[in-house]
Amino acid sequence: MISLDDDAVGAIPLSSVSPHVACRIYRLTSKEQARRRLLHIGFTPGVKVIPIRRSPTGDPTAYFVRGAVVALRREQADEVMVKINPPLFPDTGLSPESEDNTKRHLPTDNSPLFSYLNAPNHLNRLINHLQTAVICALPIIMRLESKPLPKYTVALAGNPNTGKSALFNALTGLNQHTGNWPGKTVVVAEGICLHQGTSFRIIDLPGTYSLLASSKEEEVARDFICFGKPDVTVVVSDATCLERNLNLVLEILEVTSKVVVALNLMDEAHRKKISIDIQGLSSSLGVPVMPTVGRLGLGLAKLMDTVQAVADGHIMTHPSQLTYDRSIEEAVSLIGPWIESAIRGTSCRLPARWIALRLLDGDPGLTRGLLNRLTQAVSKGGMSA
Ligand SMILES: Nc1nc2c(ncn2[C@@H]2O[C@H](COP(=O)(O)OP(=O)(O)OP(=O)(O)O)[C@@H](O)[C@H]2O)c(=O)[nH]1
Ligand SMILES: [Mg+2]
Repeated sequence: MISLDDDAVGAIPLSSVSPHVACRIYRLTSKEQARRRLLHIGFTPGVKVIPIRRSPTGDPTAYFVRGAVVALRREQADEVMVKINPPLFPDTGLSPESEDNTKRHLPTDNSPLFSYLNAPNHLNRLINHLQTAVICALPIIMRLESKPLPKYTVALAGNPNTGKSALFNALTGLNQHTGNWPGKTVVVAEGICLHQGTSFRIIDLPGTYSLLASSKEEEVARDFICFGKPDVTVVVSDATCLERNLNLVLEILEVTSKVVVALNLMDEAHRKKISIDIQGLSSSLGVPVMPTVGRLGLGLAKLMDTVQAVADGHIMTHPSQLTYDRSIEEAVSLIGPWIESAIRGTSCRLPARWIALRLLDGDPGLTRGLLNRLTQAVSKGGMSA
């Protein structure tokens, strides 16, 4: 039976414990359902817990508890009071602080190792560190051995604050990491979502209002949508201000037909009594529109079913295209066929019409990127765009 101290001195919230520091649960401060949930997943007083790592967004955190890895949100971990560096063998009453107890169980020897181990706390600390190292390596080893390679790459694009990262976290859980995009200082998170036996690489792009990028973050998002060859682009849109969000949707529909619109914040739209004709919107845009509530993880299974169907080619999309002023359309019809023949036979997936429109726009950043890729493609006989 594990004996716990009677006083709460030294008890701190689990959320404040750094990764890899072992601690033992002292008590739960949550009530009713929240408390029952913590108890059900093994967070009971006396049990040893080791935070393994935080998600790149800082929340949730993975904990190793009772032989399993469990993710807790910060507000849940706030309600678990723990004590750091507890007795390693509480059942025996041995405490790392007790020099006498430690010595009683160690052979006496004059070798440096034995004198090191014989010193107060050292043996317990050493074992604790070894345990923690093995436990921390487990998820990595398991991932290397068991995860199928991602079949499809899915970009989460959208205006700022539309819930891309909330959807990303709900889809990938703790299977995620962040990294700098090649040549950029912008941090982009990517993760793996396993859905119906298929592995998807999900990219959480920075928010952008338009493909005519005006910041480094927007450039990263634009370059990935245009040149990153995602198999499907999910445009996460705010259901409470759809009109503003549709500008980016229409721009992306010009670049790729493999698009699914995630109509997020549907709970907020409902609260504000905004009703949306989802079927009508989908018909007008020519791509599937799926309602979601990213914060609660609602609608994700159907969203991923649809993403998979679009990627597999089981859903054929017919993206609506904007018609521009006559002078622009005339210019496009002049240079369009020339571009068409230049990219024929290459791996270029970009529509000639879109390339023509961008060249006419003359947006310096985008034109430079586009021309670089076109030049490489033509000189190599293949296209990287
Ligand atoms: N009510 C509600 N809130 C949501 C939903 N999805 C996300 N949020 C909240 O909206 C805010 C912004 O969410 P994020 O996921 O950070 O948005 P984002 O699109 O990644 O933002 P950027 O990366 O800055 O472009 C957060 O407070 C979320 O908790 C949803 O479906 N409903
Ligand atoms: Mg985000």
